[in-house]
Order: sequence, then C-alpha cells, then structure tokens
Amino acid sequence: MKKYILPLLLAACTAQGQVSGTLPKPSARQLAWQQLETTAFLHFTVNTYTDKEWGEGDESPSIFNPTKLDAMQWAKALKAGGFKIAIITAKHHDGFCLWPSKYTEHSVKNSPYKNGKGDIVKELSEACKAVGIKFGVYLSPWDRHEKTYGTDAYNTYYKNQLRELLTNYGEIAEVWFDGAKGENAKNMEYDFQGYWKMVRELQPKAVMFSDAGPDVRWVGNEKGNAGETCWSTINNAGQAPGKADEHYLNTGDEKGPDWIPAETDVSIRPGWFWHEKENTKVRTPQNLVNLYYQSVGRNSLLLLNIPPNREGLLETTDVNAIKKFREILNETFAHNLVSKKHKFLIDKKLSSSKVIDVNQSLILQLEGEKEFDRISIQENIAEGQRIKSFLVEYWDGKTWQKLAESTTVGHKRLLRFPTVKSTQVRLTIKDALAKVYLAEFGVYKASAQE
Ligand code: FUL
Repeated sequence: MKKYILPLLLAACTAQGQVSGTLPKPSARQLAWQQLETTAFLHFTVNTYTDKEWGEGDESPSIFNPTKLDAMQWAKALKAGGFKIAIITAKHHDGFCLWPSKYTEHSVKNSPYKNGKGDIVKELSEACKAVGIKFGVYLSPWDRHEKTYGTDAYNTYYKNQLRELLTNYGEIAEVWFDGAKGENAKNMEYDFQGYWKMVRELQPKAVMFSDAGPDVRWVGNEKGNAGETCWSTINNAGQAPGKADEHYLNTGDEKGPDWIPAETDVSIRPGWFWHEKENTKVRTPQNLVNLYYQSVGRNSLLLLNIPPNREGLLETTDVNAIKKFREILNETFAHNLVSKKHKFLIDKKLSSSKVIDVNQSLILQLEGEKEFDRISIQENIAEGQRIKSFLVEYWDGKTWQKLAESTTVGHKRLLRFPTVKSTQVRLTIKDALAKVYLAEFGVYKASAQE
C-alpha cells in the first residue's frame, strides 16, 4: 500500500479547534438540527376535504371529519422512514386550527371530529413522543379566515395562538413561519420579531424557519433541489425579518455573514395536501432516494411532506414508499469501505476531524481492492463551513483518475458516479475559506435497489 502514497499526502493531525475563529458558525440548536438530516411535514386541513391546495377561509368546520385518524400510524410510519421531526400544519392559510384554540371558533372544536373534543396537535405530539421522534408546528402567518387579518390586532391573535402551541404540547423542535401570501391578500405587517422572541423564550431549543431564518432558510424551490453549491451562510443585510434576498436562497453566499442553512421542502405527491387523483402519483422509493442525494447530499435537510387522507390516515403507498426509501439508504450506507486506520474519518463523530490545508491531498486507503460508486464527505461545521472546491480521484493501478470535482461540502456532500474498483482514493482541497476540518469520509457501494 505504502508505495502509492505520494509526497502530496498530508500529515494530517487531529483537530481540536485551533484555527480561524472569525468564520460564521452554527448555534447549538442549528448544529443539532442539521444532523437530523431528514424531517417530515404533514399537511392536513379543510383542503383535504375540498380538494384544494389553498383554502378560501370560508370553509365550514363541519366538513372536517377524519373518521379513522390515527396519529400513531403517522408517527410510526415517519419513524420507519427515518424522519426525525414531524411538523404538522396546525393552521394553514385557510385559518382552520387542528387544535381547539381559545381564540377562534374556526377549529376542530366545531367539527364532527371526535364530536368537537379532538385535538390533533396533541395527538400527534404524544404519538411522536411515544415513538421517539421530535415534533414541530407550522402556523401560517397568512390567514384567510381571521377577521383581524390586516390590522395590528392580528399580530396579537397570532401570538396568542403561537403561545398555545408553544406551551401546551411539550417540546417543539421546529417552528415553521411560511412566507406564502396570495396576490390579493390584505396588507399585513407581521411582527416577526415578536413571534421569534416568544419562540426563543418558550422553546429555546426550537429552530425557526422562514424564507430567511432566523435559524433556517428556504432553499428557494419546492422541487427538492438544493444548490450544487450550497453554503449554510447568506448575506441577509437590509432584509426585513422573514424576508429573503432570493438571490442567495438556493446556493447561499460564501461571504456570509449570517449562518442560516437551507431546508429543502418537497412533497411525496404533486400537491402538499392529499387529493384522491394523486394516489397514483406518489414518488417511488428510488425517486425519494434521489431527493436525499439532492438535499442532504448537498448540505441541506430534506423536509418531506406526507399528507394524511380524508380518513385521517397516511396512504399505504406513501407509507411503503418512505419505508423502502429508508431501507435503501440503510443498505447503501451500511458499510464504509475506508480502512479502519483512518479512524477519525470513519468514527461517525463529527467532532474528531483531520485538518487539511488548501492544495493538500489526503489519500484514503480502502479495506482492500473494492468496487464503489458513492462517496460521502463531511466537514465539522461546528468550526464553520470552509471547503470551496475539491477533487476526488481513485487509483487505477497506474495513475490517479478523476472521480468528481465540485464545490461546497458543509455538513454532508454525497457524490454518485459509475462503479470503479480500486484500493485507494485521494481527496484534494482545491480552495477553502480557511484550513479544513474534515470530519468524515465514506466510500460505499450503492444498494442494487437504488
Ligand atoms: C407554501 C404554502 O403556500 C404551501 O401550501 C405549503 O404549505 C408549502 C410548504 O409552503 O408556501
């Protein structure tokens, strides 16, 4: 083996945080969130019964009647799919509340569901706890039902509802402040600063999503595509709270200075809500795996929506698709072919890293001669995101052959390429903001089912 180690090989050392302190870095809550990788949305409201995507706000609560609702079925399915947070549309744009809010009559309390005694937010929060996943809420700022919308009184209404959600349902991992608003909607200046302050006070561990933070940003599309280049930093100077400079959403901005990583929200079906006609258009497990590579594999999170149907159940097709999705990923990433001697790079601990300089290369020995077609690279982002461009090659017995050349890495970068057979691969950092903290390096042979 040794004869292949070129002079360029870096004498890498174990990193304990001794370089550049000036780069933007994630907060503890952002760091913990990024490591969850796959999270889930559940879109459910009166739209499920009217076959719409955006409700009008004038729907009668009497149409909301999920006769077989089983939050444990949702939670178990999400757990089997490997999703770490379940985020429910507690209130979508139509204003109908899935919990019996004290501040409106437009809720489950006036629906046939459990004769008005139901509380779907509660049922799901308890089911998540029972199966061991986290819980999050989506509370739409745009409200087409509430009469005060368009006046400052609406901010009070919104905060009253937010407080109910933040105080009555245990720990909340993520709060979603959707930026959508119809063209003909009344003018309304949301008190985002006030909303965010309340979340920090009542649920300090929760991350908050809006188009641009404060913790998590939108990826800029709903197709499941993070940028090939994807920085966790953006420059949001001069933007109003909750608003984004759209130019940065998909790719971020290496110059920062704001650490606001991208979340990739996408639905398992064409729509966000369940529609019978879309029962035949559910993404396949392979399609979902592709989304994983395009989101998690590009330094983002995958937030996948799986909408309950009119009975209040997830469809078997959807449940099977997410289960299989996870089985395929587990199979692909079960066995890292990198030799055990690179212990800091295969220990699954992001805090133990190797420090690499720009233009230095690192040769990774494999466990022998192996066939592989996937590579996973991770930076220890606790130290910030640093890699600007890199090259990966494999040794073909005579010379180094290029496998992939690309830009950012961040929390995770996944590379796919046709199968090659080799004893070693070489990573070269072509450009970086500062010394690189390489946390993990994985070489894999994809599941035949991908
Ligand atoms: C959008 C909304 O308008 C959609 O209905 C959905 O909730 C999606 C996640 O966000 O802005």
